[in-house]
Amino acid sequence: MHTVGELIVESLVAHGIDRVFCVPGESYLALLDALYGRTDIDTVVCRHEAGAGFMALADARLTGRPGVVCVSRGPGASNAAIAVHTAQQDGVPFILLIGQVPAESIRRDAFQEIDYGRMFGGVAKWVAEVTEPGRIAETLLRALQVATAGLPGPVVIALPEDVLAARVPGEPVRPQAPVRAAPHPGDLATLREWLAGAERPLVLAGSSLERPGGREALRAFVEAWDLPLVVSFRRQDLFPNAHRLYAGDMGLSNPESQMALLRRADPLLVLGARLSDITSQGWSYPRLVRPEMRLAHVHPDPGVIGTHFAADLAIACDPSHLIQALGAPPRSRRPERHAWIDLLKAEQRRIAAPRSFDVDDGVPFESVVELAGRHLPADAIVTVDAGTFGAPVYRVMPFAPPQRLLAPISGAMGFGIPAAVAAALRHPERPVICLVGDGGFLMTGNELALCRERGLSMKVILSENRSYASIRVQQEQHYPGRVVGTDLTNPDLDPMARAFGFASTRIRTASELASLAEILARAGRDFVVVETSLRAVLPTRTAGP
Ligand SMILES: Cc1ncc(C[n+]2csc(CCOP(=O)(O)OP(=O)(O)O)c2C)c(N)n1
Repeated sequence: MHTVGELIVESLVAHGIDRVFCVPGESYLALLDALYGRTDIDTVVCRHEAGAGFMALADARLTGRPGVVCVSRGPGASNAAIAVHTAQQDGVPFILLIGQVPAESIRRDAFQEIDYGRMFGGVAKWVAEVTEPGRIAETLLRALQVATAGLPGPVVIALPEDVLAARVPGEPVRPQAPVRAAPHPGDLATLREWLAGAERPLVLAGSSLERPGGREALRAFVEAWDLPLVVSFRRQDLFPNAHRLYAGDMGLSNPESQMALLRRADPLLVLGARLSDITSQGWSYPRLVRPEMRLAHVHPDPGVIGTHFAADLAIACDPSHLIQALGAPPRSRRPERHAWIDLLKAEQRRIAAPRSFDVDDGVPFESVVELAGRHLPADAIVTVDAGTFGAPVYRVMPFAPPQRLLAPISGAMGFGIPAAVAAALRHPERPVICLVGDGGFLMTGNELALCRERGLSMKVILSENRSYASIRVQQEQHYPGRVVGTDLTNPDLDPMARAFGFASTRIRTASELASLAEILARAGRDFVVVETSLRAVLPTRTAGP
């Protein structure tokens, strides 16, 4: 006989989950107790449930296994909600375990009670509440399956405190066979024909290739078939950006000159990406609902194919399996394709070229990114928070696997620091660099406390422009000169960094930037505050009459 809490922990361990993130609560003491003294699963104690959630998401992206978070009911679950939303938008396997009020109090508006089915119903892939201890195994089985299958995402399980402590017979849940679907032979033959004969083919690669082996499979495939590619929103680390076949990314707003080129592609092979809002440029690329080119959409989840754009080939399978099944290309090549590849590459190079700025109110953050990009260690993990400082990262930082980019597809502020902490915990042997704004840092920066506790190293580069600049930029566009709600008065960040056990450096001018290369090259904890130019990102205002 095990307690339900013990069965949960044993089942997680059986699935290779070796770390959980938590903020404790009286509502899940029996689950916490099941973690006591275990050496096969690490309990990471966080300072805020949003931080715990972001850490679990970053860890899941690095391991390919579900990120697991344990939180208390009501307030704890509310704090964790941002991670549920991010898991959904980012397509990351995630399990939120919530201690719930005792089973007999459920739906009585008990202290800190929430009906999680209603709260998370529209965001999570599945929400369960275990009111019968004997049903824990089936709940876990389904939760692990739903979180990881097809398009991965968040699952929420509410666990009444008395249910967690109840003793039940039964074994922990063991991993079941992964769902595998094979492409139809006729579709494979058609796709081979298209790819071999096309003058202007294009691959759009996305998150399903983030799985182990995915990057290698993608590179071998596009090189063998001579196919240029773009990556979906914030997935620059899927493919070497300096490669002749890399044609850029689908970002917040791609330049019209590039879009004009991409519209000439035929066929478009969407490989493991969703044609979601930003990747599809607000559902304008390809054309809604009947694309201007032949469209082949390959994704493990049939639910994301054909939902906005009519596909000519709709193939529901793992893109790595499709690549394998396509096999080697035919020998004959189309010479016209080289001109197409060169055109795409020239446009990508033009977009990635660093710009110069004529500003005197601080260092343009783009210069910081450009320099950091030139000194990025070959196995670096870069985490990026949401904010305007991040824009140049996606344009000019030349990622190449095995380097990793962990940035929230959801655009959630507060992701950068917890993600970096989780990355440093997972890969203490790799350099971890976090890029964050002064707004995002003060949302979840408290999670740096773990660096001292666990002896973690990382570099934080903070853009201090004393503004929620991302919003200020848009405010200036829509309400010129009417600044409200976007200015920030900061605490003194340098002693704050030192209090967390970091060496602090302040960069005030472009001439002081050179020290950054040296900081990136050394081991240890460094916190670099860059006094960033706001004017470099604001729209230029023409003088009024
Ligand atoms: C949790 C959350 N709250 C609010 C927003 C809206 N938002 C997007 S960027 C941004 C400002 C970010 O400021 P900062 O971190 O200082 O970076 P900057 O834009 O100044 O470079 C805000 C408020 C968001 N994306 N996420």
